[in-house]
Amino acid sequence: WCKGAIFDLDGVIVDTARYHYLAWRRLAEELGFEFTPEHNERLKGVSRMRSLEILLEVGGISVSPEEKQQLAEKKNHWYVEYISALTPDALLPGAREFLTWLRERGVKIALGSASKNAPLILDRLGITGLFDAVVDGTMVEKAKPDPEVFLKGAGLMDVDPRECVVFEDAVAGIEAARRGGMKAVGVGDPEVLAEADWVVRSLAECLPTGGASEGSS
Ligand code: B16
Ligand code: MG
Repeated sequence: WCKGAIFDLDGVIVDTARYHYLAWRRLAEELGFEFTPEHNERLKGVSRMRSLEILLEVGGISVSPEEKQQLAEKKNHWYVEYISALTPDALLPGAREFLTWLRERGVKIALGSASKNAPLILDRLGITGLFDAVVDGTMVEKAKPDPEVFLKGAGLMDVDPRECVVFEDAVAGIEAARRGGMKAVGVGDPEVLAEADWVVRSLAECLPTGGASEGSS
């Protein structure tokens, strides 16, 4: 049904949002204000610098470009510390099984993530070998909803974008897929991801068993 599948990372394959949150909250604490899980929702799928700008907006703080750079580095240092402890147990339900199922059927697989830490995360999860191509935050200039990250993924897999399906948990990612001429499967809340062609709660639902063997990863 498709020749290439492109996966977002955070929110689709692994829930790294909570580690981003821990690191951002620690930074906010240091700056003297509270950063709540609700605030954190605004950072999903958003680049590191844009996330910091949102956080500073929440705290009502303005800093010089140099300080911004330092704060972003500090947050990333903590974040990398947290994700270095990730194990394959952190994979979301059905992720490994669905990727394997696609590979067995000859479908090419790419990652299309805004995260500059994506290769490290794939490595910690033990799934690097399941990908034919990895496009991360260091390889793109324009953030989602721009389709650049997914078009690059399609290019590296050598598959026509019209024969690709994107799996995404963020509204901006669904828009990026559609702008790139690809089909989009939303992973998450159907009301939030209404623009997607289909919506599933997790990748386990994409398996023929519908996730009956879920949790047996
Ligand atoms: P990093 P995705 C995104 O991952 C996260 O959802 C977002 O919260 C984060 O700020 C962004 O990656 C950049 O991450 O600081 O590691 O470069 O959903 O695009 O896989
Ligand atoms: Mg995501």
